[in-house]
Amino acid sequence: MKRFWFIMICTVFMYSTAFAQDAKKKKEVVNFKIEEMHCDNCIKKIEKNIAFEKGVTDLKCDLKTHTAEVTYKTDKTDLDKIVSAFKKIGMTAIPTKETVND
Ligand SMILES: [Cu+2]
Repeated sequence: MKRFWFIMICTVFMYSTAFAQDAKKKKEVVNFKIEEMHCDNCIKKIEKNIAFEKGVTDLKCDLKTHTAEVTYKTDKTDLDKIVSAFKKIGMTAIPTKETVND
């Protein structure tokens, strides 16, 4: 019986730790409207800078709609940091849609 409880406690502990790690690893996908995105060079500029920004895991640019979809780890960076990263390369990024990704 002692063994049973030991296993039970271990299982619960393992689950809660895994859950806590999951919460930490949460990713968020945010769409930005970027008026300064005019041509392929602009996209290259964004890709060169924003894709390597700390915490950014994915980046998709759309020239037609002047939008960039940025996926980032919420424990590594946040919306403000990404917006200021765009500002650094002379672009104003306006978040348009926020979706939680898991
Ligand atoms: Cu351009």
